[in-house]
Amino acid sequence: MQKIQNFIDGRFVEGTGGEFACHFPTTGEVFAEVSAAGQNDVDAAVGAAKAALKGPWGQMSVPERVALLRKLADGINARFDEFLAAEIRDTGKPRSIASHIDIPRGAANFNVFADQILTASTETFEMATPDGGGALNYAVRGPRGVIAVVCPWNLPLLLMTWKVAPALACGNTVVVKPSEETPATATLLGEVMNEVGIPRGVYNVVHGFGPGAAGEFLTSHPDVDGVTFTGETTTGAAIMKAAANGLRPVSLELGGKNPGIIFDDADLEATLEGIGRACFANTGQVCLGTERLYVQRGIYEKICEGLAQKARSYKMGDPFDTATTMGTVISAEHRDKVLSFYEKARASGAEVLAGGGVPDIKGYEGGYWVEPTVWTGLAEDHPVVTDEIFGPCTHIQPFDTEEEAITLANDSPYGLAASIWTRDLGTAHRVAKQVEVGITWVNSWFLRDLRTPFGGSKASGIGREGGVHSLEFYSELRNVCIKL
Ligand code: NAD
Ligand code: 6OD
Repeated sequence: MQKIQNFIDGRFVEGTGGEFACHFPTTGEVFAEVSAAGQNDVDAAVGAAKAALKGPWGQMSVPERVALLRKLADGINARFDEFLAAEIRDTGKPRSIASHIDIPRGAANFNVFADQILTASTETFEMATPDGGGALNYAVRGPRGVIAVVCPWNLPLLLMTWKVAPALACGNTVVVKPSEETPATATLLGEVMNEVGIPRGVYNVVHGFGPGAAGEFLTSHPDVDGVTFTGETTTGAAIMKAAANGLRPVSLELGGKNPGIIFDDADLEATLEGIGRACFANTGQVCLGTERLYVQRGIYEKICEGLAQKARSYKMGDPFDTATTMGTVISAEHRDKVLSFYEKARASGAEVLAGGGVPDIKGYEGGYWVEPTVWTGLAEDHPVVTDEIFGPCTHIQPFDTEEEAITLANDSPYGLAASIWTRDLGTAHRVAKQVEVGITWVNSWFLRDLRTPFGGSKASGIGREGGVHSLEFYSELRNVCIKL
């Protein structure tokens, strides 16, 4: 049985918080025991991170840090297959996804924020002074200090390094709390940190659950100077409360119930390809995924038919097999949650265009499978249409006018992402300007330029990361005013 330990002050250590099991979602089998961090382990990790700020790390120049960030990217790539196997084992996601998205982006995040910090500037202002002289203001960028990084399970390495890379680029130290479902790649990254010469204490990992456990110990720790979180909206609210003690800043990337809007003039084939991914990629476990689809009446039947066909086209099975295109969901608990929505849809008389149940995957009967599913016919206030399901499913509703589509799209407490499908640039601009979300894609989905602002509106988050926006969260700007 594999053992997964905490990584504190450059060493792999047992925690005092007991052990918990890690399941391979494809079979349900336990493949690892994870050593959970207790309060004293979290204290040790935060203490190590605080001390490291005063050690060699704190003395490094930006080019020296940048060189280390690039080595981290190379270090991940050098052990690509190990990261890949660890991510597949933890999540059950197919190799075709993890090898194209999770692991390459895990490495790329370090290179992107190395570039970003190298080219980052600060403002200077010359001013006139009352005595007829002048003064010069310039801002100096420094780290915030110890950053707590709390992560979800859907894109574990990608989403963790998306926060760790800019935090390190700005000279901070970090304590990471990966999801209890996916502890492996954050731990493996500890080995790479040591291999490339990141000073001890700069990167720490504590394992365990959230409330009353490692997550809460970390986010309420008085020596943590900032908290960055990706996960559910209700968890984000709890973390914000914890961070309010001591007035620590938070960056929150939270849940969504993202609309897709398809107009009559959309390119049918390209739209079906893109919206198919938006609904089903990663077994629907992408915060940016489309669970509400609004389709103009002229193209409605074709989209219903085409998307149902897409849903039926996935090959489910062994995630290590290159032919597999869809895996399980993350856990038995999450499968039950997704299936409870399938049941609610059925009970309310939804028309099921595809899926709606549990597939029979020979040889993998213990896995957490659910069928990719497409419904129509539910009211807009039905839980299937209002609540984040985080499964491979979507509900399609027809619309007639642009105004109606915008009203439907905005009728949600969430505001993370939207996609608009049209050949008309005017329509695209008008609608993009009015949908109340942080990220809108036109004729595409999850097309990422990591320099762009990323984050949610309304209940989908607080703050923006990406490019200079990440640097803003992870650095403290200090103004110096020199009387000349
Ligand atoms: P989650 O909120 O249940 O857990 C996320 C992390 O928070 C885990 O590490 C968990 O242990 C920890 N945690 C839970 N309660 C805590 C507490 N009280 N204090 C401190 N830590 C705590 O989320 P999840 O189920 O892992 O991930 C799925 C959710 O994440 C979905 O809602 C999805 O939309 C969201 N998500 C959002 C984005 C984004 O960029 N906006 C990206 C990915 C996932
Ligand atoms: O691409 C990213 O940087 C990012 N944060 C993606 C989030 C995906 C949510 O599941």
